[in-house]
This record gives sequence, structure tokens and C-alpha cells, in this order.
Amino acid sequence: MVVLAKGELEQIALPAAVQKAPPPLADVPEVDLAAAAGGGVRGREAVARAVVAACEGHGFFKVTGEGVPTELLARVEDAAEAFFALPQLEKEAATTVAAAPAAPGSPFGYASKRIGSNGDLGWVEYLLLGVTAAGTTAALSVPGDEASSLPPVSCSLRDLLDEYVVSVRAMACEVLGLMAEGLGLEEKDVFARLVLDKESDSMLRVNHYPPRPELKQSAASAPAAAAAAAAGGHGSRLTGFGEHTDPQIISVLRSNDTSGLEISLRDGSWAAVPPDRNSFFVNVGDALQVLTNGRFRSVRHRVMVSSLRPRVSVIFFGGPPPQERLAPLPSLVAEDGGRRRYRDFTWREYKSWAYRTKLAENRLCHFETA
Ligand code: GA4
Repeated sequence: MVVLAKGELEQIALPAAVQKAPPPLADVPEVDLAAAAGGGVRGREAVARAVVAACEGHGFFKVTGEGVPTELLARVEDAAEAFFALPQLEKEAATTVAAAPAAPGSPFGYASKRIGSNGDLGWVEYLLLGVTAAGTTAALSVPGDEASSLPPVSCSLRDLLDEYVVSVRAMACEVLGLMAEGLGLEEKDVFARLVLDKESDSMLRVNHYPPRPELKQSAASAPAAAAAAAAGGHGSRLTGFGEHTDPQIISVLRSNDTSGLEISLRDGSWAAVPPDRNSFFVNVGDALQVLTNGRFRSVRHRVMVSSLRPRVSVIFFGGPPPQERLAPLPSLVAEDGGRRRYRDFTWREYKSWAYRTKLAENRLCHFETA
């Protein structure tokens, strides 16, 4: 359940009053990794070209044929649903233990409706976890926590997420390899090595968007009915996760079959992404936009809640090591007539800036060259 304090609901509901009808459906490009693996040199080149075209277009595409065991995916979804169905206090306890050793201001752990630390709110609850060098989740574990007070369900969720991260990170790196190939870069692992580095600053986020509150007084609790009323009544939309771009290199999303994800197109209009529980969705992040000198587009996206079914999504964010210096790749600057669009900076510098911004801000303009 998402617990709301007085006045917070209006903030979540506000955009719904502005835009009630869902936008048209997005035409999402699809990339079949099985065709890259089994299609010979020609097949791989064609897939690499399709990946590049998708990154230059929406900065967003669907991936199939990636070989992540479907049985694992189903178990992750079930365990995530079970975790979010726990009583509020148990969810908070599960991760208070885990988040304790993290630095002050750490975004890791369980939270409900508060996104980041700059006042953004959404109709969402989530777990945000660090990813370790071994490709496993960090924030749900504490040293020697075998006997910890984590409820059993979150322990099994953690084990499943550990397994999931290993597969999804490998897949993200395969896609990053195809991007480098499609761009004709000599160093084929120029992007993937950043995510595979033992210091890589990667994360995993498990989001649960509770159903939109119903207006029917009989079925709904008083706060839920108030929420629906404030949102403009039946059929209206709440902001689940406000519009933003992802800071990292690549994000890989998997969701259940509840709609809600929307992407911003180049003309600034919004398009709804039809859910597909059998595929992954890949986003270009800000760091990749910089490395490609703006050739790839970090896609602005958001989640709107209008469904009466919960939406569950799991997102892997592949980031570089904190000390990594990010700069547009020289060959791509040359192809752009020598125009270098971003100054260089370390990932640590970018993140300390990004984490002080509001969700919807354009974080890259701070690093643009004149
Ligand atoms: C967006 C992408 C990831 O979910 C995230 C988010 C982070 C957070 O939830 O703490 C941020 C947001 C995200 C970008 C701007 C800052 C930081 C919330 C926020 C307002 C984990 C990330 O890395 O950046």
C-alpha cells in the first residue's frame, strides 16, 4: 500500500488533471538477440545496425531472444509481488536493516512514494539496490546477515534478484557490444567494459505501482476514494514515476503485463509503450548520450497509473565506475564534423550533480559545451 500524508496526494494527482487521456501507442523497435547470435556475420551486422537506429531514434527499444530463463523471470515477479504484499512495517524493517551501513543520503532500500531526496513523489513503492562486482544485489544484505531479521520472503527475493542480475547484466553487455559494433567503433567493449568493471556503479530497482484508487466508496478505503477524487475521478491518471531520463549508460526493464510506461518522442509528444511481459525494454541513459556525443538519445520516460491492476517492474541500471572520466568518443566527435557536444567529467561528478536535481530536470545541459 502507498501511504500518503496530507497534501502529498494532490502533488501526485496534479498531472492527471492536466492530461487525462492516455497518449497514442508508441511504435517500439524490436531487436532479436537470437538473430545476432545465430545469424552469422551478416545477421549480427543487421542486428547491430537495428540497435544503432533504435538508439538514434527513440533511444528505446524492445529486446527478445535474450536467453534469460523464463522460469527465473516468473519467480522474480512472484517474489516481488509477495514482498510488496507484506505489511508496511515489515517492508520497512526488511530494508532498514539492510540500508543501515550505507552512506547518509543513500538512495538504497525500500521506500514508498518518495523518489530521490528532492521532493519528488509518485504513486509507487520500490526497492532500490546496489549491484556488486559479482553481479549481485548489495543493499538487501548486511555483513553476516545469515541470521538477520529479514523476513523470509525478502531473503528469497534477494536470492532471485542476485540470479537475475547476473543474467540481465550479461544481456545488457551484449546489447552494448552490438551498439559499439553498429557504430563501427574499433574498441568493441568500449561501453560494456564500464558496466563489467569491478567498480561499476550499477543498480537494480524493483517498482510496484499499486492500482489506481477506485472511486466506488463501497469498495475503496476513504484515503483511496479521496485520492481518486483528487485525481479527477474515475478513469483519470496518477503519476507513478514522473518524467525523467536515466543517468546511467543503459537501463534494462522488465515488467508484468500492466500498462503505464510512456516515452517522450523527438517532437516532445508522449507515447504509451504496450506492456510485454515476454520481452525486455532497453533505454539509452545520459552517460551513453555523452559517450556517443549526442548521437544516441537518452530517452525521457515516465509511468502513469490508470490501471486497476498493479504494475511491477524490475530495472537494471548499468553505470560506470565512480572515477571513470566520461567524454564523447573521439571518432564520433570526428564524424560530427569535430563538434564536441559535452565536456568531460567523472561519473562521480555527474552523479553528485544528478542526485541534487529534481526528477524532471535536464541534467545533461550542465555538461554541454557552449
Ligand atoms: C532515475 C533513474 C534511477 O531510478 C535512479 C533514480 C534516482 C533515485 O530514485 O534516487 C534519482 C533519479 C534516478 C534521477 C535524479 C535524482 C536521482 C531520483 C532523483 C530525483 C536510481 C537514478 O540513478 O537516477
